[in-house]
Amino acid sequence: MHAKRTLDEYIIENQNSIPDAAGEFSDLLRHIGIAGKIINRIVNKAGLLDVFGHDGNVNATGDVVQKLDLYANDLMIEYLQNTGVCAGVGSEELEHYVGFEPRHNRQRKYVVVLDPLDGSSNIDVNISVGTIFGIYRRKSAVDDPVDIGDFCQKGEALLAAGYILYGTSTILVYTTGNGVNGFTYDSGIGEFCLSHPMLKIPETGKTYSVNQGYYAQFSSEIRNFIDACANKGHMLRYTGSMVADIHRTLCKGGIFLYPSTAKNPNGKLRLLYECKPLSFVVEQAGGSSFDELGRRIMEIPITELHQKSPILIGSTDLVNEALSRNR
Ligand code: AHM
Ligand code: MG
Repeated sequence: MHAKRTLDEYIIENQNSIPDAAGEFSDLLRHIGIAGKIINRIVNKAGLLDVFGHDGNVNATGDVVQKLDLYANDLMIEYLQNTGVCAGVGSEELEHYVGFEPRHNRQRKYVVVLDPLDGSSNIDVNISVGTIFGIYRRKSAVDDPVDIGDFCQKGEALLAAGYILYGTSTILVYTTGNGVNGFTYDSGIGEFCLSHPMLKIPETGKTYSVNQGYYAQFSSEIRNFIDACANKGHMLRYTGSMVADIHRTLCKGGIFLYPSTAKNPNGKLRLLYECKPLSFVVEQAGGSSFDELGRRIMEIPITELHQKSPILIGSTDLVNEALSRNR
């Protein structure tokens, strides 16, 4: 039996793939992994610790916040601040970004965008949830406070992006622009181990993932596409946890859609915290990601932290087919 490479080993081996990033960038990724292990532990014990359930607050975009969201948010921010190289964090749970004070011995060169616990309404019923992250090099000077321009960058400026899925097993999947790798958590040794090297999404698939409850609110083009999927006997799979639905789509092929609805013309999902990081991963695995107008998600300009966009993402054949009905 061969020893599996751990996430730490893999990060260090590949740290030269990002120009002048080396050790600092590795530290950032490693700290995201450590925070992910802690979130994993708490998510797994949610029923015992009485940490789930609503805390009565509402987040910046109006969703009910659950206690575990806040826990994951605070933990990630603390770990990222402690790296000494992260200058600030934009989080789906926060209305504004946070900036960190400079440290005398390290340069805070990067900013991180996060959805600390995506799909958190699923926690009460033991369905998978996930953490989504993206890393940008800051645009402002290293000694200045971070500003909105550091976060509102093109998706193509992402240095790395990925997710942690707390599912039947916990897996961390990420890309730095050289393919996509997945690391399954081995709780026996407390390490993420390389289990899905160079993940490739199948070019097509037989699964579509959409909240069909909004069917009547979708455009006629999207309804036609959904009808065509159903008529072909494709499988409908939708967990309400985007990370889980994207992970299945990545592994098995298919399409995930969160289109515009009459109530939410820009859909629900946030470009900065959800759509762009997951689009980077899916594109790096050979898939596609567009909005309903056929704009590549990675190229859509961001002007606000919580900007939303409809999204059609997954196997290239299916995404193209969905888009062809919109053109
Ligand atoms: P959240 O970040 O507040 O958890 O919301 C995002 C989630 C996605 O994971 C999921 O795909 C979507 O919301 C489900 O929304 P809906 O219930 O409208 O289908
Ligand atoms: Mg989310």
